Amino acid sequence: MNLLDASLERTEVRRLLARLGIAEEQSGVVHEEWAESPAGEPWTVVSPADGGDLATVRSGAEEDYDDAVYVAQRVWPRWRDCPAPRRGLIVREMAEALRMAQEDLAVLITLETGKILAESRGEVQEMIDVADFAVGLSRQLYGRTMPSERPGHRLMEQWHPLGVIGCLTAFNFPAAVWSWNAFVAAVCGNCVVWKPSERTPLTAIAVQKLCGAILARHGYGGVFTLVCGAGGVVGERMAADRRLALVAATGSTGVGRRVAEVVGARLGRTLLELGGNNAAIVMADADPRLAVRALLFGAVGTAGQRCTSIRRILLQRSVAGEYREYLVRAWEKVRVGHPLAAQSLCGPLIDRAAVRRMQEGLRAMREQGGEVLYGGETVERDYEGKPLRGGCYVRPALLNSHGGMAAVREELFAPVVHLMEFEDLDEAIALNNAVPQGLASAIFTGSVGAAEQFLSPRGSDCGIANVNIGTSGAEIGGAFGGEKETGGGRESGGDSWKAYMRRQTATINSSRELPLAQGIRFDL
Ligand code: UN1
Repeated sequence: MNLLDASLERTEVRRLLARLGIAEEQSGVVHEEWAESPAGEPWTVVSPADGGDLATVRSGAEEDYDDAVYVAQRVWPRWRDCPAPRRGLIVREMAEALRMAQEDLAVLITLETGKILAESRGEVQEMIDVADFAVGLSRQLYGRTMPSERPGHRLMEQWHPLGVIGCLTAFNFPAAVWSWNAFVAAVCGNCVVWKPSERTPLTAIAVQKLCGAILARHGYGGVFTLVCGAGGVVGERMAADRRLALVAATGSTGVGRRVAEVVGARLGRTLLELGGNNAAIVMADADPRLAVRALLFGAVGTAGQRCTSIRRILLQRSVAGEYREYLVRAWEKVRVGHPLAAQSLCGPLIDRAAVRRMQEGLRAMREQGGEVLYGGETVERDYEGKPLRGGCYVRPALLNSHGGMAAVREELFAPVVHLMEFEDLDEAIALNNAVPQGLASAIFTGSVGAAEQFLSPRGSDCGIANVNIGTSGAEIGGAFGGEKETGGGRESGGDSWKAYMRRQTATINSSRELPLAQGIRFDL
C-alpha cells in the first residue's frame, strides 16, 4: 500500500474497498442477500481525512428494515436451538476472519472516521478480543440453583435468548461497539439487526460481509443483518418496533433519551451507552510523568471523540501551576496530521459540522469565563507543514475553567479539556460527580488511601473508576457503561451477557407432596 503523502490514491482506495467486498456504489442493506435497490436515499461517504469521496451507499428505508427483521425472525428459532457452544464456534471463525482482515479493516476505519491508524488497529483488536471472550462465554452461560425451603423441591435460575435485538451504533467506534453487542448477543442465541451511524456505513458493510458470510456458510444467514439508513427513519422504526426484544443504543444522550422514551412507552428493554463527561483527578502526590502521558491519551486520543475521553482535568491546587505547564508543553507536541501517517497523534474530527460545534462550544466557554490556555483553532497544515485537506483538523485545546460554567456539565465531542482546581480529595470527588453524566473517571495518586476513597461508595459515581490510568481505553473483560445520563447499561465483559437473555426461575417438585411456600396451609 502506498502511503506516500499519507493519503491513499484513488485506485488504492478502490482496491481496499474491493478486498473488503465493497462496491463503489454499494447497497447498505442486507437481509437474506444484499438488497438490490433499497428504498432510502443514496449518500456518498466522504473521508474526513482529506475530504475525498469513498463510496456511495444505497441506504434503506422502513420497508428494508422490515425485511431485515422478518429474515431475522425466521432464522431465530433455529439459532436459538443451536447449542450455545456451537454458536461460540461460529463466532470463533469470525474472530479468525477479523484477524486476517485486521489491517484492511483498520485502514478503512481510519479513512471513514479519521482516527489514527494505531487506534483503528486497536478497534479491530477490540472486536477480536470480544469475539474470543464470547467464545469462552458460550460455555459459561451459567444459571444458579438455590436451596429450596420445601423438601423434594429444586429451585433454579436459567437464561434463555431474547430473540431479535436492535443495535444502534455511533461513528466513533464504527465496529467495536457493534461487536460488544453482536458477538455476546449471538452466543446467547439472539439475532442482531444493526443500524450503524450515517457517517460510517462502509465499516459496517465490511464487517457485515465478513461475519454474514460465515453465518451463511453454517446455514444461519440472517442472524446478523444490516440496515444503513437515516436515524430519523430506521432508528425511529427500530425503537418503536415491538418485534425487537431489546434495543442497544450507543450515542449522544439526546439520541439515547429518544430511544428510551419510545422503547419505554412499549415497555421494551433498552441497553444504553450514552454521553460521558469524564474527569481525571490529579493529586499532589501523583507521578507527573505517568499522569501527563495518561491525560494526553485520554484527552487527545481519537481527537477527543470517545465517550470515555477526558473532558475535565481536576488539579490539586498546590500543583496546579506546574501541571498547567506540563500539559501545555505536552499539548504543543501533539502532531496533528493525516490519520494514516505513522507519526500523527491527532487526526481530523468526523466532519465539518463537528468542527463548527467545537468552535461554537469554545466561544460559549469563553463567554462563561473560560480562558483558553492552548489550542482550539482549525489546522490547515500538518506537523511537517504539508497541507491538510477536508477542513476537519483542529488543535486540541486546554482551558482554565471554573465550576460555575454551564459548559463544564455538557459533553462537547471534541478535544477540549477543562482544567479546574480543588483543595482536597473530598472537593475533587464532589467535582467529579457534579455533572449529569457518569461514565468514566480516574485518579492519579501515590496514596493507597486516596485511591481507596475514590473507589469507595463515597467516591466516584461513575461506571468506570480508574487509578493511575486515564478514563479511556477500557479492556473488553470488564463491563462497560455508566450511570446517570450515560444510561445505566453495561456492555462487553463481566456479566453483561445477562442483558441479552431473559432470566427464568424454575421450581421443580419431585416429591409426592405439595408443601406451599411461606408455610401456607390450603387443604380441603
Ligand atoms: C466509545 O467511545 O463509545 O474504553 C467506546 C474505550 C474504548 C471504547 C470506547 N474501549 O475508550
